[in-house]
Amino acid sequence: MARHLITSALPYINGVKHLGNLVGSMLPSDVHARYLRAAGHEVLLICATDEHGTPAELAALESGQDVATFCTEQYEVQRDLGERFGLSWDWFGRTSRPQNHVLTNHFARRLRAEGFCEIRSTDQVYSVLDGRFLPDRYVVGTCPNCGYERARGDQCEQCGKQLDPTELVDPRSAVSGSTELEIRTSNHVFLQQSLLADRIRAWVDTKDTWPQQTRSIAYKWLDEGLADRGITRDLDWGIPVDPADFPEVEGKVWYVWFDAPIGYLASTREWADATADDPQAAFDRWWRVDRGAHDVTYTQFMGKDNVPFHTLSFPATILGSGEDWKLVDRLKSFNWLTYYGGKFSTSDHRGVFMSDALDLLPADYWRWYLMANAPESDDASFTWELFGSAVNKDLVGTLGNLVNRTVTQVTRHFGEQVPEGGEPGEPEYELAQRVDERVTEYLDHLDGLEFRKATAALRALWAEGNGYLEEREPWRTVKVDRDRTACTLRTALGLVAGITGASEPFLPATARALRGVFPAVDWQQLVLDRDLARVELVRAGDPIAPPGLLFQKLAPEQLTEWEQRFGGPEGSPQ
Ligand code: B3M
Ligand code: ZN
Repeated sequence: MARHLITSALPYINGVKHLGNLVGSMLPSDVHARYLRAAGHEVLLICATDEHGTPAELAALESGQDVATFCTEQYEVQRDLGERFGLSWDWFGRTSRPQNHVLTNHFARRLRAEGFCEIRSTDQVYSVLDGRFLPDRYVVGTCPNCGYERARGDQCEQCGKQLDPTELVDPRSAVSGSTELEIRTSNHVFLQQSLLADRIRAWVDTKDTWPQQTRSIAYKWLDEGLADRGITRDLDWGIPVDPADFPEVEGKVWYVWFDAPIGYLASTREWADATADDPQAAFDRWWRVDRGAHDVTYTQFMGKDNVPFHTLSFPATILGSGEDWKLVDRLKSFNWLTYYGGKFSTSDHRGVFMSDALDLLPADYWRWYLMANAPESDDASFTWELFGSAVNKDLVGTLGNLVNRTVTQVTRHFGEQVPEGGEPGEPEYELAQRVDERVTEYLDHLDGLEFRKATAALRALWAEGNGYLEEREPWRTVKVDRDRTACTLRTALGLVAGITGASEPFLPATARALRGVFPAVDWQQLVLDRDLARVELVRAGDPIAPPGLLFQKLAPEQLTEWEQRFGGPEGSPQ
């Protein structure tokens, strides 16, 4: 038994997440956690809402709420949706909670004590009418390079040129449109990442098991020279700096990307505070290498745009603290899921959002489709056609069909119990061999965090069941050889029971329904390891309870209707 700490990138608070967000971190982290738990390991799966920063303030403004109320409401919405998607978090916290205030200020204090913080004065755009400093991308104006009139202060979307807001022609506030802008000078804390670059590189060098994509992103930044980074902001909403440690920047807040990854620790601390007799010890056991976390494997899941923050900036915070905190061991990053090749867009309501998805169909349909088509080696495009085929071919045609045929034949000819009689022979031996191979393949891919390949192996395992039934034809042999048929169906039921356990990480609700088919089975015996196929779960004479319909087939008209409702290849919804 090993110990696994697993974190998903923290979903940003400003609204319901789309399927691309879900498949890029939250869902795979859950699949991994479920797999490791089923394999008998100790697991802690942590997530939280990422609540600070300007986008949250602006989203609150738009909804007419103060930002704290907005975040509390949105947190509840996201937690509810996550739970309904079967995300088996051990804790789902909030970066705005006191635990994160304490830890963020702790790290800042340590970084200053270790000599990695510097106070620098910077020039920033201040909007008089809005009464606030504007982050670069909230200053818009005409691009000096191409003349595009809605260029953002950090980059022109039309020509791609990196900009400084002071370069824009006719600059104005993206918040109010006001042109009454001033440059004001203000002090900020800079984290001197340049001083930590060698230590970060030495640490990245040890991560030779990271995927190529992750390593090359990290080295690209290191090779370009890791820049020092401003980690405070002139905003109202955020974690206030502790003026005892940083009197020069009193009244400012920490930058959202400084406090957000510390949120992994803080959310764990929330969990410990809420559940443990000795919260400090329970927390340290997962995060402090010198206080019990030496045997923890820590795995992070995220979209590829988050990789620099997790391979460089957050490690800089941890390494620079001079304390023995846990660093990430395994890092799984995802490419983009697009909607018909375009971006999912909240503002244009383009694409499918977590709430929409659950209005249409139960979570397992989406979980299967998304993981079977996860944007792992490349971007992947959502289409209703692909979704329909994952449901109809895999869930209905393969898994549903296997369960349905097996249970129907059993109940029709042998009543609601596992058939008795007959002895396994060569066909059963061969089936066991093939099943064994599929299971090994499946577990290898799960261990390797290769989710698409894992779903393919699982689908192949389901298909072995159908192949066996077609070869043994119980519906035909029942008239001539009752013993042989009993053995066939008992074998098929045993396989369905094993498949129930194997499928649980991807299809938790379906697995629950399938466990109900076998009321006498002791599921504690089922460990998701390489012996899965050798454990005898079902015995002759055990009761069988037919499940209801596991999956419904999606008609072409239904898919067309959804495509029209959500927008298809042409883009905009009707
Ligand atoms: N909230 C991801 C995003 O919104 C960001 C992840 C934080 S992980 C510490 O793109
Ligand atoms: Zn331009």
